[in-house]
Amino acid sequence: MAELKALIFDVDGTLAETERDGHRPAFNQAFADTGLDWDWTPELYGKLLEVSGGKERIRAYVQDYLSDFQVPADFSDLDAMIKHLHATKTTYYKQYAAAGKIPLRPGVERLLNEARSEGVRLAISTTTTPANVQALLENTLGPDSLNWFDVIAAGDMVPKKKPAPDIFEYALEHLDLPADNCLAFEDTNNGLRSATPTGLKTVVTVNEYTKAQDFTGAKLVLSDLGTPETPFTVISGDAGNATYFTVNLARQLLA
Ligand code: XBP
Repeated sequence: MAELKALIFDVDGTLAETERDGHRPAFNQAFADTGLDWDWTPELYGKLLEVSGGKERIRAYVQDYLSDFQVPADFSDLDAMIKHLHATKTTYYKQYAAAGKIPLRPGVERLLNEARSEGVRLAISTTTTPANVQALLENTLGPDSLNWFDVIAAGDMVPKKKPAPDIFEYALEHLDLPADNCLAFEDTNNGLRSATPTGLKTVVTVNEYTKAQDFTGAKLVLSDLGTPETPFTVISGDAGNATYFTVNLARQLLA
């Protein structure tokens, strides 16, 4: 039985409903500020989320949906426009986080604190920009919370984003732990496909954007992490008698 030594969390959609509450509105505000009549509706955004990485998502949108798009004269080329849009969007995302508009999902804070009290290490493995991770954690868990995580693997730290395994490989390497001693938490098929090749077992907590995706290979698929007051729903896998996610359940999943 492999000993549990670390929990590795995805951010967007796993720690918080950031796509719904943060990224999508921030993208639309950046488009409006830049004089673009682009509107990423929840339905369109659900399709665009298949491409991980905000800069990559903007590029895919132009290529797949705006075949005759002309880059505004304000920008030297498409790359310059994407860089500007993404920086503007990140500023808005940080503002929304600071305004308390991006709360953590159920059970997240409890599990993080339980892991800390039990000496289980914490790490993050996310495609999002590091500044977004800092804004989310500081504004939900307090200024010291970044120090709770031994590794924050994020954004462009690796050459290939999810579903490539690079970001989880980076997290494991910097934790200096084998995958067998760790458990990953994700919300998307992209994330599951990123974690699995590294040997990590993965717990998926679905959300509105991802609940219809394929999670074959996940160790456990849940509605959310649950709380003592609001039990989770087990969609697939074996949670035993647990009604909310605990460090003990994590240990059982590694057994
Ligand atoms: C989700 C992503 C990110 C965010 C947007 O990352 O794909 O690109 O949608 O953030 P994860 P950026 O699920 O791995 O947390 O615009 O900063 O990329």
